[in-house]
Amino acid sequence: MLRCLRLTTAGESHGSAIVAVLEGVPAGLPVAPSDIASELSRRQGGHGRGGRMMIEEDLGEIFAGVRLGETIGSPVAIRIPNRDHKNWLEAMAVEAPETEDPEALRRVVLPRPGHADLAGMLKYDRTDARDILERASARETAARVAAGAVAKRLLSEFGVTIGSHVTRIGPVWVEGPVEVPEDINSVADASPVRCLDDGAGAGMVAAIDDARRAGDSLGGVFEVVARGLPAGLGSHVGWDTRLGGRLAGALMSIHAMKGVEIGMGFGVAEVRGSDVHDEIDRADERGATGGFSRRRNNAGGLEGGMTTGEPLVCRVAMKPLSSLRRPLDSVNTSTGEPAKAIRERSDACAVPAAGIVGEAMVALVLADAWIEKFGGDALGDIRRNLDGYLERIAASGRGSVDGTGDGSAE
Ligand code: EPS
Repeated sequence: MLRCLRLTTAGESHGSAIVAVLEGVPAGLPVAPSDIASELSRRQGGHGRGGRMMIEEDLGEIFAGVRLGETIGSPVAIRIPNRDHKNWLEAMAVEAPETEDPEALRRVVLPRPGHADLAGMLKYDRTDARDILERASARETAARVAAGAVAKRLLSEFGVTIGSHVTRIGPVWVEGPVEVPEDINSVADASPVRCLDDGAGAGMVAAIDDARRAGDSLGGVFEVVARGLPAGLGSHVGWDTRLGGRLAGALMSIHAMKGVEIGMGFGVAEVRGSDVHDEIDRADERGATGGFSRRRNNAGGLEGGMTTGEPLVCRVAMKPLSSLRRPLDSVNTSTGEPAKAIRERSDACAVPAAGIVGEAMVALVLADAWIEKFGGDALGDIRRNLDGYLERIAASGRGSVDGTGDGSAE
C-alpha cells in the first residue's frame, strides 16, 4: 500500500509503550512535538470511550529523525508510553514469570466472538489469548496517528488538508446530503461524536448511552475528506499503483473496519452511467485540476486510480467493538466446555476516534503518492517538481493538446 514511505509499528496495549517508525520522510520538513501531540489528543476523545482513556495521556515522544525542528531524512521514530502499564507489570513482564497463577498473569482462555483472539491462538500456537489480544488491540492506532501526523505535516506544506466526520452511529445517521465545511475538523471536533449535524449528534450520544447501559457496543460510519490535491496522484497503469486500492487497503487495515466507499460508493450500482459520471468543463482558474472543472464529485476525487483535483472523499464502516460487558457465547479453550467470552474493559463506541485514525491512514497514503509523484529526498526538491508539474498541467485545456494554442501557463 505504501510504496515510498514505510511504516512499522510495535507495542502491546498494556506493554510499556507503542512505537512508530516512519521511513522515507524527506529532509527539511518542519516537525514540532505539538504536531504529533495534537493529533494524538484528538484520537483519545469521543463519546463512548471507556476508562482507559482516563488513564492515558498520549503525547508522542520523537526520538529519531528530527533535529533542531526539521526532519533530516532518517527514519522518524516516535514512542507513546502506555501509562496503564504500571498496572500490568507482572502480566506484561518481558521476563519469564515466577508464578503460574493465571489470574496474576491475566491469562485468557475465553475468546471473544469478533476479536482476533481465537484465530490468533490457533495460528500462533498460543494457549493464552492475551498473547494475541494485546497486539490486536486498537491501542496500536495511536502509532498510526503519530506517523500520520508527520504525513499530514508534509501535505500541509503544499496546502493539502485532511478532515473527517461521523455520519452514522448504530441506528442514528445524518439524513440527506451533509453540508461539509471547508475546515471540517474545527466543526467536527466540537461535537462529542464528531458529527456535523447537531440533531443527529445528540441522537448518536443517546444511542451510545443506551448500548453502554445494556453492556453492548455500537459501530458506525465516518467520512474522510482531503482537499487541495493536484490531479494525477496515483496511476492507472498497474493494479498496485491505483490510488483507490491503496486507500481502501489502508483504511480496511484499521481495526474493526468492514467496508470502504469512495465518492458515491455502492450508490454507483443503482443508477445509470449518466447519473454517476462527473461532466467536464473548462475552468477559469488554472490550478491543480489542470484548468478543468467538474459539475459534481460523484467520483470522490478519483478516476482511473488517480486524483482528479476534486476533493477526495472516502467513507468507512466500522463494526461494533467485540469486547462486551454482556459477553456472547464462546468456548473455554482449556477445557473445551461452553462458556461466556471474557469480559474485558473496553469502549462502548470508538467511531469518533476511528475517524482520526482514518485521517492518518489517508494522510500516509497521500504523502506516499506525493513523494512517488514529485520525488526528492529534500522538501525543496519536491516543491520544485510540484511547481513544474502544476505549470505544465495548467497549460492543458487551452488548446495545447491539439496544437491550436501556445500551451503557456500564462
Ligand atoms: C481496546 C480495548 C480498550 C480500549 C483500547 C482498545 O483498552 P483496555 O482493554 O485497556 O480498556 O481503550 O484502546 C486504547 C487503549 C486506545 O488507545 O485507543 C481493544 O481491545 O481494542
